[in-house]
Amino acid sequence: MSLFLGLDSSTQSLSAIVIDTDCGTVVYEDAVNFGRHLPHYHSPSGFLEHSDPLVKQSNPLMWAEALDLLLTRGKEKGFAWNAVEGISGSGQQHGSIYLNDGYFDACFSTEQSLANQVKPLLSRDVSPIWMDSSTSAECQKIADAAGGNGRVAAVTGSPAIERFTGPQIRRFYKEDPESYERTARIHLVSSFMAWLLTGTDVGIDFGDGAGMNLLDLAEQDWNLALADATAPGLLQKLPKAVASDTVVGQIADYFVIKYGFCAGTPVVAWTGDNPSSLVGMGATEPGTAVISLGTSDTYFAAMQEPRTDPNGYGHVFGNPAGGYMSLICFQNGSLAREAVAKEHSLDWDAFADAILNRTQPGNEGNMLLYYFTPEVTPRILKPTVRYAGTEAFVNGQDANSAARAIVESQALSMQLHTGWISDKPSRILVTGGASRNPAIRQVLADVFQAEILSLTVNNSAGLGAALRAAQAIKRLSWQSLANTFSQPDESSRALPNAATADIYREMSQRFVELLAAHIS
Ligand code: ADP
Ligand code: XUL
Repeated sequence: MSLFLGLDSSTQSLSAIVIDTDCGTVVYEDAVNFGRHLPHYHSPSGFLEHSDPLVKQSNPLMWAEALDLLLTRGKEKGFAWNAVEGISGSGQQHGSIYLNDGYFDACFSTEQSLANQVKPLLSRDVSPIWMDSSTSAECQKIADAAGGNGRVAAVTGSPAIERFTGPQIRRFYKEDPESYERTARIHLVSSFMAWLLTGTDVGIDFGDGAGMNLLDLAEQDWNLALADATAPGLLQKLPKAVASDTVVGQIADYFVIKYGFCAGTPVVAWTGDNPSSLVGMGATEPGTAVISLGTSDTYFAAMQEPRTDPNGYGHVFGNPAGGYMSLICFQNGSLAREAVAKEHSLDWDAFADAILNRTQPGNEGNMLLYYFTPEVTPRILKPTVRYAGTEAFVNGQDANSAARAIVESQALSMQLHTGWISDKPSRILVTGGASRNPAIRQVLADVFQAEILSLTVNNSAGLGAALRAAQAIKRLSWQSLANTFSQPDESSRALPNAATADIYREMSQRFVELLAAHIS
């Protein structure tokens, strides 16, 4: 038996998966849902309500409390945490946590919860997350100061982007310079969680660090000019930038005493949820594209050399297995599908039935602009929802067409905006909560004219974290780990219907027109 724990601190939940690399099996899985299990944080979808739709923040204490709860649940279920030989994790990308200088002397006591002990160490009580789009002015300033967005993209892999950490840090500095001054460390969600586990000053890995507009991809270190353009004294507040397979520390006594982990259990650098998912999906080599349908929808693939999106929406991140990955993110993912399902009182089975059995590809021309919240791809700051098509559809009286319209419109937008990444893939792997929906898989197969498959393990970010721990500690090869754990679920296969290719080609054109008509 050789067990490795992968954790994933995503937008809506903290999940755990334990793999046994000797037997090639998953031996434990669990998840704490922030809205359901921690309702006192008033974050039903993982973030706090705010009067400004551009502002999206979470309470970082919620993530600390979720860690205690997840490990308590394991202990109560009789899972032996002491059998775990190594740990890694992943976090929703770009979000930031601000800590005062008490951080450097922190030593967690089992007399109190983690959340209670982290609270006095925060120099800012909220964390801006990846859904925040409030930093357009800061993006402009950073780009201007650094020699233009072309330069920012050439150095970091992305132009200055609202949700990225650098612009968020600048906004904090501008709005509350005193609290910024009191900040001694700024962590990403991934490195914050790794700090909780180790109690030591852990680094930020190249995979997640690339989502900050601060990391020089070629140098694999922070870029001084960009740090200076972002906020004064920032470089001193950032942890080290480290390779993704770095052992950043050993598990803190708190977890040894409270949950029974073995003293000395190594913790490998955490990374972003998308880079981790790339590993979990077995897609660390170029050639396989992945669509993740979580809170955000993302499309990503490994790449040998960094290539940036000519339209400025896509990103280059570090591939935790070496090299780079491309990624493009769509903010209106699952929560937009949920909004349509809720409006028409459809549960997920009825939603799938509406698409598969009650409507046809092309949807009688019905289409939906579905920007319930600001969107990053394409860049839309003002929420905009427009129904276009038949009278019943436009009047909101056609639930079946509404279900198909949101999924078709999202798939068309994804196809339109991902052409720069690679040649057309013949097979695309899907993951994330909505990938278990057969209707969504079928629409993707038809729009992309590619075979769509999910894996037998659903939590690809958590799995990727467990695989990364195993690779870093036991030096198992990526290929053997993927062959064992990243197996396709044959029953999930959706094949493209060639007859729909023309329908979607024409529809894509109309989607562009719809966008142009309503979005300035
Ligand atoms: P994240 O990792 O971003 O927290 P997940 O990958 O766990 O998100 O996905 C959560 C989302 O999955 C929920 O918001 C929910 O809308 C969606 N979801 C779950 N089951 C289904 C389903 N059968 N069909 C469509 N969407 C689903
Ligand atoms: C990627 C992005 C999101 C978050 C949340 O750039 O913003 O996918 O990682 O999952």
